[in-house]
Amino acid sequence: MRSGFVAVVGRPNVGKSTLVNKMVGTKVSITSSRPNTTRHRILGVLHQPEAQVVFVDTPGIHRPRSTLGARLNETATSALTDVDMILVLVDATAAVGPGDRTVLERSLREVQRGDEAPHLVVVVNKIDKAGGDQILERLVTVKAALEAIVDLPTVEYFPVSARSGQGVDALTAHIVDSLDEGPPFFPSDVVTDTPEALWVAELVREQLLAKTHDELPHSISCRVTEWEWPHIRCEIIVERDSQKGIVIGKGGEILKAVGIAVRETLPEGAYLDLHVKVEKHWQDRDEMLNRLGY
Ligand SMILES: Nc1nc2c(ncn2[C@@H]2O[C@H](COP(=O)(O)OP(=O)(O)OP(=O)(O)O)[C@@H](O)[C@H]2O)c(=O)[nH]1
Ligand SMILES: [Mg+2]
Repeated sequence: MRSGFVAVVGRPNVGKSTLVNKMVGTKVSITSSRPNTTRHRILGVLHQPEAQVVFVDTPGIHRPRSTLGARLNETATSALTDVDMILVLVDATAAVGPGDRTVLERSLREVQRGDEAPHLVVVVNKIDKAGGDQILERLVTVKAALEAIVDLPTVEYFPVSARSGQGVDALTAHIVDSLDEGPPFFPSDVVTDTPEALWVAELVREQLLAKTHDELPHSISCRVTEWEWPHIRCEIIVERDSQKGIVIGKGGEILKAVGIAVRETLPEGAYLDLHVKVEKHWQDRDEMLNRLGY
């Protein structure tokens, strides 16, 4: 039996959560086209007959504009410690930029630690949307960026599409092959350790991200405040009064559509009660961030 922890890091929106979901084979982390979708350390467990891989999905590392942003970065970088492998994702459809270099540098700091240093794997994602020359350019740039810092003989490079699955099996096989012998960390029926209430709040936020626009995604936070099956009460927190109306929608249409979509993914009979609440500047208030679990 082989087992180990694999941290998945990268800039916001490069497809970390999509890739983790694909590799685990179950949706364990919400995704969206908006940056900073993931706000927690999310575990996803891949079970194979002879191996168990615990993937650690992380918030995108970025230049923070709020206390929340700083906390997300802290969550992501702290996930790099005590893992057996670090997957650094870059986006094949965008040039390798300063944001990617920061992620590479932070990952390298862990890789250079010595004895128990994790393996480093660079994953170029979204190859379904990029030309061969673009993919090659990203690979060459990342390799040069790494070599400018340190000469590492053991970095591996994988071009994949987390969305279509292209290249993902080869990546998974490489991860499994690189792990040491060890016992499983989780029972065979466990794919994540996210508490049910947090998961429902995440599903609500995912639907809101898909159905609202502009600056709103950053301003939204969700939390379940009551759970007495089948009755679930979920609070949607926004920053300004004007945002409340947007979330509710004309005649309540957005909230209604969100409720319907989330209920579809829950066991039969769930009753989901959604409430919108304004908490001014919650992203910069420590006590609010603590209460919201960031
Ligand atoms: N075309 C294409 N789109 C992808 C692929 N992987 C992810 N995406 C899209 O990229 C967007 C971001 O995906 P996420 O998985 O949420 O990205 P993330 O890196 O987890 O983002 P944060 O949590 O915000 O840091 C979504 O719209 C995905 O559908 C891919 O392989 N190909
Ligand atoms: Mg994510």
